[in-house]
Amino acid sequence: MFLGDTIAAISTPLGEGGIGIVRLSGKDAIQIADRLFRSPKGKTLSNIPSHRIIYGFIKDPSIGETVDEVLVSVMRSPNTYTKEDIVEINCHGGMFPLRKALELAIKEGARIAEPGEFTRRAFLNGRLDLSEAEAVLDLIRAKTDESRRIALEQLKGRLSEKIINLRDRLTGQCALIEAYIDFPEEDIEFDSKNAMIESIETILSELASLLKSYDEGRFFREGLGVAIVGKPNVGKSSLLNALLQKDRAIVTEMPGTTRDIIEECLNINGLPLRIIDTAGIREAHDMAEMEGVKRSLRAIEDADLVIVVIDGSEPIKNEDFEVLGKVKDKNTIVTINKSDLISAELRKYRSAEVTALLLSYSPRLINISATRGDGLDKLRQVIFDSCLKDWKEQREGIIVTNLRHKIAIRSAHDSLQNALKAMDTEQPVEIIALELRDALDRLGEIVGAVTTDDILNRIFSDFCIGK
Ligand SMILES: Nc1nc2c(ncn2[C@@H]2O[C@H](COP(=O)(O)OP(=O)(O)OP(=O)(O)O)[C@@H](O)[C@H]2O)c(=O)[nH]1
Ligand SMILES: [Mg+2]
Repeated sequence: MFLGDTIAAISTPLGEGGIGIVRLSGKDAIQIADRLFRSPKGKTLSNIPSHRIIYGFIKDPSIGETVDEVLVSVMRSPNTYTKEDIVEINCHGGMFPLRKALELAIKEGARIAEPGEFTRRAFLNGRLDLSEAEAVLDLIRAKTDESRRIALEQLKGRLSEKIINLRDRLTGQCALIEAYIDFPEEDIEFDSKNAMIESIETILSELASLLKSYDEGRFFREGLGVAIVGKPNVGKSSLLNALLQKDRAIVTEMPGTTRDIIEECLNINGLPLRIIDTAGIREAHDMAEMEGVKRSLRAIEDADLVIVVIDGSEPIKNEDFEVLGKVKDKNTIVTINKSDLISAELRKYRSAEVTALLLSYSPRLINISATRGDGLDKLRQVIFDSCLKDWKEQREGIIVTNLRHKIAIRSAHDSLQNALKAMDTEQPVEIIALELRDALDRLGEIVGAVTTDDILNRIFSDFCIGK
């Protein structure tokens, strides 16, 4: 990439809208825009103060034809998104005015921006560090208010601050250990060795809590995968419909109605859910059902949380226990459905023994009625709590949501553990220093203190053009 040139792109989504914006960034942005812009009062962009917006027209300079009526904002370096001069041409929001304005900017010397290049320049020019630049994309893609909040925290530098702080402390330890490399005749004193171990252990536990926050953060970003499973006819599809509050899946009184999995999105207290209704699990009667059951089992495997539905209006069957057996390693909620039909007589089938048995599969047992809506508020709360028990406390802390960051933190964590092991087994100080340096580099990758073109290309190619 060549930072000396001026880039341009349509920065608003394709399609029709009230306005659309062509954005230019680079040292010639203002001159290029000036060659296309005509103000009725004869003003030029080069002469207006920074961060002002000015009314006029975009004209094709070669033939003098007016292309669009526009408002143009001029933002001069360094107080801009990229730290370069930026011009934003607010056109009418149709593809033709926008394309034409972009085409003219290119003709006058700008280059079409690559995906994410404005943000990449913001990073290369030091306005954002790497994790902050990534947060821009998270913010654009946020699916719920909670994911927006987490992305904004990261954009404001909360994660960076933490990583920089950890790196500072690690650098201190590196300097100490490297001093011993320089003076090999000195042995590490007992006290300073203990202090070093203590300091590394503290850093390790802070890294571990960042790693833990990843799972919870991931739920907010990608959605929590929830599979509704059970034997046929227990009311799985009815439960899906009730949670979605729409008639999404076919419900009939015939067992074996749902053949394929049905996936829908739902939001509980800001937590996005990908909720999946599955075919009833039983000895299949035909090929299609067999495939359906296979898919149900796969959905169980992939799910972060499984809701097992049992028909409470009849005695619990072996088939129910077979389903429960298949989810025993999963995070599970057991729902006893059709509570509206549970008469005093039926209730006695569910003896204390059966309840205890069900509780041995999951501590979360809820009576619901999918058709009447009973127990659904409680179910929603239990879904939320079962994955985010400590969420309220965690909110105060920093949340890692990005897989790249998680991998880097995990490697730093591993290196520090190796360093401690090396200290414990009296290995040469060079080995310890190497591990500490490695941890330092891995953490540096998160904020971009240590980076390669390859990492940057991978990150910014995910962005849209114009951002
Ligand atoms: N009374 C009552 N009936 C219910 C309730 N939930 C479901 N049903 C009825 O139970 C029958 C089966 O419901 P479905 O939602 O199709 O059950 P399913 O588990 O998806 O069935 P398959 O797709 O065949 O595995 C339908 O007749 C529903 O109306 C409930 O809470 N109360
Ligand atoms: Mg169904």
